Amino acid sequence: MAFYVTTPIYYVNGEPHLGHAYSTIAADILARHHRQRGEDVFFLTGTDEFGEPVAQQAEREGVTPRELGDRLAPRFKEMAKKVNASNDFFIRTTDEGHQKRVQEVVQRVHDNGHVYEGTYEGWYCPRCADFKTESEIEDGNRCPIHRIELTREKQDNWFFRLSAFQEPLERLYAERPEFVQPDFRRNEALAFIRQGLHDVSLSRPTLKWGVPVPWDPDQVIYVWFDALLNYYTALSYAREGKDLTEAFWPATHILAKDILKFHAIYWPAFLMAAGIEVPKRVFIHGYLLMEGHKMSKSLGNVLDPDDVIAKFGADALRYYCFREVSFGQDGQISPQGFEARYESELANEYGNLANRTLSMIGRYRDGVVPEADAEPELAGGFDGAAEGFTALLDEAELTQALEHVWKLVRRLNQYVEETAPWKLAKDDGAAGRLDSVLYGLAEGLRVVTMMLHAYMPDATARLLDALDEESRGLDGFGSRGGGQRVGELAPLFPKLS
Ligand code: ME8
Repeated sequence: MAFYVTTPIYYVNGEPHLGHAYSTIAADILARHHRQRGEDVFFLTGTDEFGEPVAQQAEREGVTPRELGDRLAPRFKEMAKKVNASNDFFIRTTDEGHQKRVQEVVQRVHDNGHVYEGTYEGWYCPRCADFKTESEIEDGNRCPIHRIELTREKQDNWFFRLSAFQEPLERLYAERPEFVQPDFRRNEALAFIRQGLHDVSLSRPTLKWGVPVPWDPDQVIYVWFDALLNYYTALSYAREGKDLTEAFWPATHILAKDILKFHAIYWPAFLMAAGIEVPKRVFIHGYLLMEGHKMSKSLGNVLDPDDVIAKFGADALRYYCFREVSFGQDGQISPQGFEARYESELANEYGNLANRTLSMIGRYRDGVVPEADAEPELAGGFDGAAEGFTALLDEAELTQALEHVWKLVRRLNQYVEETAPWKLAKDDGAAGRLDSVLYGLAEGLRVVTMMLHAYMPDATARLLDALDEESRGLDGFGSRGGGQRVGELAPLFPKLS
């Protein structure tokens, strides 16, 4: 089984912020989870370096677009590392391998008869690099995403015959209702398609910063087509001397609702035009909001992931984002919210469960997990737990899957209270029961920790080591019997100073 997951490639027109980290972490959780399932995984992230959004920012800063990209792409690379993303490659659209492959695919779309020369006039947002249709324009002639005034643009250029793909797209949506998720986003995309699709520019005659159109090198390819193609091109050159396309294509895409139209409509149409298989799934998430507004570079209300990680650690950040905000919806985040969940859930619920369990095994059983059976009242709650968890993650239900595990964490804590092992330890006649209780706790803790591993790779690895569990594979979920010697464990989530 192969699993190929991607994040959007981020514009190098500003510093990375938590909004970018959020998509990267989401994709990473899926990548890690599928690796735990024993699948062949390829996880791609990177930077989008051509087009107006970057060229205009470079102009404002008085540098060349390439200089801007060379300064900011490493910042996005570092961000991925800091949030503990396990990406297999980092693409920059300025990579030669990317540009070459983009030209090949665009040429193919041309040769297949889906490109023509024409003139277009319309309202344009340079930050989106997008012409807006009448229904997308906000009062005051503004971009609904960036709130800046749109400019009137007229261009002679090459067009992609998007209108010809209205019916094929409707068919795709009918045949594969799971193609775009969640459903309300799918319906939004479908409504856009049914309104009637207009052809879109495939090139820019005035801009120099882009991939040259192969048959008309005075023009560059419209940044969105070059950018979307990153998902496809990366596989062809990410590993020297090896083309991974066959092994991994088609992809599962993670992105936010701002770029739904490009991914749910332009992208599958363009792939069809090139004769390439369309993506497997397109998962759309909402916005992280701060004080009621989308966290964004242009609004300036951003949380710096570096600050959050310095205070809470990458694991806590990864946990918080998907616990606090229901994945798929918009949701508020705040430093106070981080702190509250860190203390009540990570330090008190999960961290304490881990330390209590290990220390009771240490104290009452000389550090060795007893060989016993778990009591049915506890074990019953774990029946089908892994299957339920993986089924949720197959639908990118990152918040529900986490809730599913957290219920088990709470159940284990409740079980400690109910069984009061410290009382059983004082009663010689209860030695057998204490064995079962401690065994059940150790097993339960191991199972929840295996599931949480994709969310919080570092803390869970420490705990699994302390539980003498070497495997990270979800296939080893069945009961493993006792006899393991447990180790020391420093607090997983130390109290905030
Ligand atoms: O659109 N909440 O790049 P971009 C959640 N280069 N996610 C957020 C967010 C927030 N507040 N802010 C940003 C582009 N994001 C193009 C993409 S893909 C072929 C080309 C995330 O730098 C989210 O994933 O503007 C969003 O879709 C993406 O960053 C936009 O990044």
